[in-house]
Amino acid sequence: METIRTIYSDHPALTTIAGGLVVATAGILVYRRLRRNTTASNAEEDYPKDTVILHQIGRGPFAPSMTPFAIKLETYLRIAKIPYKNVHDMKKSSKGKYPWISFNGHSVADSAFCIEFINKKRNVDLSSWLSPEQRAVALAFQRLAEEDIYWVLVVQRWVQEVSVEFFRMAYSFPLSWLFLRFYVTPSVRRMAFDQGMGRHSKDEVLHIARKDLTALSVFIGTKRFLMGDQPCEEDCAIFGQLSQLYWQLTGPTSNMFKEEFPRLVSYCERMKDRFWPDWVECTTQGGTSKATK
Ligand SMILES: N[C@@H](CCC(=O)N[C@@H](CS)C(=O)NCC(=O)O)C(=O)O
Repeated sequence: METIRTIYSDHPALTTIAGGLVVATAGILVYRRLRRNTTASNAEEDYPKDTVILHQIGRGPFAPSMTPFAIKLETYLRIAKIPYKNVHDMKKSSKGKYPWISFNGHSVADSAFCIEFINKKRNVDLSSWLSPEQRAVALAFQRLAEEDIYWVLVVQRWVQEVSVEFFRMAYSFPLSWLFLRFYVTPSVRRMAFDQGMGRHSKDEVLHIARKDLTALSVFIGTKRFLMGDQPCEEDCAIFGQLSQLYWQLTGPTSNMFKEEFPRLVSYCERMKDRFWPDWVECTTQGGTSKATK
């Protein structure tokens, strides 16, 4: 104690900064621990029977979610006409991600496994009208959207084109810029680097996005949906990703999407009109929905 007092009287500013850093670090560690504890494993399951409970973060500013996987899952529930209820919270799945579902007390993590689970429970198959070969193609395009375009989105939104303003609007966290600067950006940057997309320059990411979107646009062509005149299961995933580029991303890829890919823009509008008549009400800027807290 005596030593600290001596250091403080010799270097008051330095000691105050160091003390502040220690307190801030402790705060972040406590916060992270609390977040880790708030996962599906201790979720209360006091929900209506035979109703899918869709756990997702709050609504987004211009689309119903900031996460494409929540839009995918909710679109699927709507197309398949499954009774569901949204629970907007920050609880992560047992795999540490959003969104996830619970059904009659049983929790399922990962949007793809959620859909498989509901398909089995409710005997649903939105792609049953496709041949095995068509199904293979549809799955390949889903992977293109979720495993490549998704990372373009992540890198542009959280690494290359970070907008504190947008973040403030999207997430009503107190001190959101601090949270963005010291927690979200570094952790997403690390994830994107490990995945690989985060290692590319801005021009290279845009180049990758252009190739992916061209492939998707050429394949959809004049069809109404991915595989024909009716939507299949994979449309949900593709719409989830494209909805972010079109409505909820700022910067080069979003501009390119709107300027160079009119067919994909029409596709997004078509999916929205058909399955989301309440789209605006499900956004925080257009409707009364609550943002993520
Ligand atoms: N494969 C997962 C991906 C879900 C995912 O990546 N969710 C992101 C939000 S877009 C997430 O939870 N990120 C938080 C984190 O990784 O800590 C799915 O289909 O559900």
